[in-house]
Amino acid sequence: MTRAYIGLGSNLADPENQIRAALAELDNLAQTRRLRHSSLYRSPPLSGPGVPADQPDYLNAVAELDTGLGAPVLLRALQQLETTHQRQRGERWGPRTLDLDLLLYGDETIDLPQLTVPHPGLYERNFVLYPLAELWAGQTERLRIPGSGTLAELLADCPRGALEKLRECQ
Ligand code: A4P
Ligand code: MG
Repeated sequence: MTRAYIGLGSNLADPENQIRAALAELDNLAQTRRLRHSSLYRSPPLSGPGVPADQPDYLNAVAELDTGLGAPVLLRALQQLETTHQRQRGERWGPRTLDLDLLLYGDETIDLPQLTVPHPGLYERNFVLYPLAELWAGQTERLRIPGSGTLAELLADCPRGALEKLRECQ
């Protein structure tokens, strides 16, 4: 079994329910068990060149899994879940009903055409690092991020900014 972390995000079609349903679906994946998940967090969409403006705020959470699936197979399973949530892959960085990112897969570094692990956005995204920190409360120096030190070090460089912790997601 490999310990993996999944980032969940949604900013369309009742985001809280999208995330709640996806957490249950992650637990139902073959050879996979969901161990823990963070509270829900709200933040404005990342801004920058090429990002469509006027999107609703996002809700995000992070889930911790044990999985017997190899990383590329797990990614495909995540993409199938996105599809069942009727995500339209339209504009890059555009609004979505459900986005599932494979953040970490054990201590592996993966560089395949379709899969980069750790997820390239992990290092600087408050909506990923603070939910992870909730799961690793008091022990953020113990989570090693391959190629980049510890979660504690990443947090020290990542302001919480407008990220708002909302509530537990049951
Ligand atoms: N891919 C490569 N590595 C991975 C990985 N570790 N996990 C490839 C998941 N996918 C990975 O993803 C594009 C391609 O990334 C896939 O074909 C997969 O093979 P996508 O989900 O189809 O497209 P996307 O999500 O529109 O693009 P991208 O670059 O994945 O965007 P992000 O990084 O997921 O960002 N603001 C807030 N506040 N909260 C958010 O959750 N999310 C995004 C999307 C933007 N702004 C946000 C949030
Ligand atoms: Mg994505």
